[in-house]
Amino acid sequence: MDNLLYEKIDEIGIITMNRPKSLNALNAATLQELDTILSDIATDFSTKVVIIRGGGDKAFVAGADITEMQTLTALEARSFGKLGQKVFNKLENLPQPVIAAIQGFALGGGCELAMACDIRIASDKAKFGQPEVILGVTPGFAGTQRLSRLVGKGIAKELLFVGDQIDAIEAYRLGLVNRIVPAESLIDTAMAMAKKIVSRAPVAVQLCKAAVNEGMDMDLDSATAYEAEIFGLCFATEDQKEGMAAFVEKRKANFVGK
Ligand code: CO8
Repeated sequence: MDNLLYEKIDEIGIITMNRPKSLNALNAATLQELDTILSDIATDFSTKVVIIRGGGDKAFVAGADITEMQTLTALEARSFGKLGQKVFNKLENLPQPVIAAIQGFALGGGCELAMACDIRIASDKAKFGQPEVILGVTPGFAGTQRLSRLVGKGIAKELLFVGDQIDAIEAYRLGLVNRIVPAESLIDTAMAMAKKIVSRAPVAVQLCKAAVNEGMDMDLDSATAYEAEIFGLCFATEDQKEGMAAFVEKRKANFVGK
């Protein structure tokens, strides 16, 4: 792939957005490559957790590629927006948990990419924002929707209307990121969290993700009923038997992901 790198360390998949000269800006080719790699990961049962990061040290992703967007017609822009939305939906609904390790600019499409991940860990140098109105456009990769759901309508509207960048501390205060770490320990922190998740029962972890994602769009009665179904489903797994037996026998569980 020309625009991103994929490597696997044990059961952790690491996607590196790799256009550092353009601060990893998302062009159509990068989105297509991300789509392809996500399809592969979704069916790779040996990958238990995914980390997404930006190549270079300046940016996670500084947005959609402005040079590529500059001359788009309205129909082309709509289709580019739909491509980004499709890929980010696929990311959000990937069976495995996804951690965004954000080391610099996460602007526009970069902030939208981070928001489609399950967990966001920011370096203390990270900057966030939806600066689209400065360019004469709205967010187009579902930023208006995911931002409102993450930080609430009022704060989202301020960030969208004003378009300013915010630093990692403000992003943490608003609930946009889960934690802030020194830049030099960003990837180690993401890896440590990923390893801990890998050590848990994989089916249960994936069902937790599905329960939150599906349940958030349901009314509470339907969502709790859905949770009861998947809780029951856990008892059809070997891992439930192993996890509970290990507790009773006072030993560490050895999960097989079945
Ligand atoms: N697209 C293309 N190239 C970019 C982008 C981008 N988003 N961001 C940075 N670059 C390029 C610069 O042009 C520059 O290239 P070159 O060296 O060839 O001149 C290189 O990356 C380095 O950037 P700077 O020299 O500008 O670095 P600075 O440290 O001075 O500034 C900033 C860093 C503040 C991040 C600055 O580059 C910037 O403001 N970038 C644009 C940020 C932005 O506006 N992002 C939002 C884009 S719009 C968007 O994401 C909408 C998503 C939905 C699209 C839906 C389509 C329908």
